[in-house]
Amino acid sequence: MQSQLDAQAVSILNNNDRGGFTIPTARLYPYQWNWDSAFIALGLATIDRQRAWRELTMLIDGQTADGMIPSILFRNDNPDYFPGPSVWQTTASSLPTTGISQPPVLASMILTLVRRDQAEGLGQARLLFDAVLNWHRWYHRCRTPVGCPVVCTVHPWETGRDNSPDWALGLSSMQIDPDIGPYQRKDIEHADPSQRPSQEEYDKYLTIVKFGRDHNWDQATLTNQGPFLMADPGIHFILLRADRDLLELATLLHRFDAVPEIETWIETAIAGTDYLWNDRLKAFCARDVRSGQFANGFSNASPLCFYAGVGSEGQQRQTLDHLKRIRGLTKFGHPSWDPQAPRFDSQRYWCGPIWPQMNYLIATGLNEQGETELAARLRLDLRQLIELSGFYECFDPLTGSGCIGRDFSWTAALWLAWAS
Ligand code: 9YW
Repeated sequence: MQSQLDAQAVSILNNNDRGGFTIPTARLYPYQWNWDSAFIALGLATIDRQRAWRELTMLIDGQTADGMIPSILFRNDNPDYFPGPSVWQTTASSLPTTGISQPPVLASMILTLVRRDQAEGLGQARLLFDAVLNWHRWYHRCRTPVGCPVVCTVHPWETGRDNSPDWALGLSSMQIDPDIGPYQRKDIEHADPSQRPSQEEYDKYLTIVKFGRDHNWDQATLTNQGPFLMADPGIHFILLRADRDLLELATLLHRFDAVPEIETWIETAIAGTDYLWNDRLKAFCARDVRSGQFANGFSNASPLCFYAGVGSEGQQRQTLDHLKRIRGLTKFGHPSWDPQAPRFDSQRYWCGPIWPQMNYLIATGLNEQGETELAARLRLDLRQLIELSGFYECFDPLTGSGCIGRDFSWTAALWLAWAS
């Protein structure tokens, strides 16, 4: 039987529909976002499978000539959002887009949809396969800096974990470009400024955008010479998992031509994983590529080693110890930043709040590794958070109150597909 919350989730997805694609939330995020759409498709598939596939097809419409699927597709110029298309000034796609990508969860969400409905799913997946393969190629080719064993990121926004304390090292070694010019943030008009990134962080985000624009969004230049270069356990683990899932799709679709290339990516990523192991903290952490220094906190990307199915027995055990320790410090799990680490802030975006989509990925990995009790608690926590506070973008792990965007699409989608 459909509960009131089920009905509310469906109506949020309907209200955020903009004609075949779904915005994350009205006003604050009025465009199509990359990884949001992949999670949203999981929820849509519980209501209308055709609409779920349409969401993904429309995401691929933004793919650039060299294979990148950008973080945002600007189908119009909406005054509610900054920085919009006139700031990014990209030309590599048929649509105006950002010049950076986002965590590549798409292949994994496609495989999840196919597993739920092979008869129809395989036909749809066949139509998307080459686009996703090209996107993974782009990640491996354009985001692996010369001499670095893992894929990296050039902008905190690309990681999807915008103002995580993970990025402090990379940002602290950057100078703000004095020519970024005056600009007006929109995010702090729609959301409480105390929950959003600081002004200095924003100036640095825009400094990186200006560098990309000044170099015509040449992605190799942005990676190797750009102002910011960090390795992210989030992107590394998500891409490794997505490569494994793409390999399974290749087999299901009889695309054996792609198998050797994908297998090489997987082997290289497994071999490179220790690069992200911070032995002082005993956890997988972000790392500044140029200085070699590690970020010093356990984030919600750290436990994604389970999702990627990687890490030695000792590394996995120590990761579990952190998860259990942190679970004892919060009312709800798992927060985006360790409450015992500097810069924890229970309501400031990626410095503490619980993010539904991250917990879905963490729990998926834990379940697969046999940590079913911990996984079940994460799911139950999300259910309780939504029951308590509603369909927010993220939640305070200490009180359960909702933070930032309301009527949020991925929260509604994950309610339908997972938490309810
Ligand atoms: C921004 C849409 C996006 C998410 C990101 C999250 C936030 C804001 O909202 O980014 O301006 O890009 O950090 O992960 O995809 O929900």
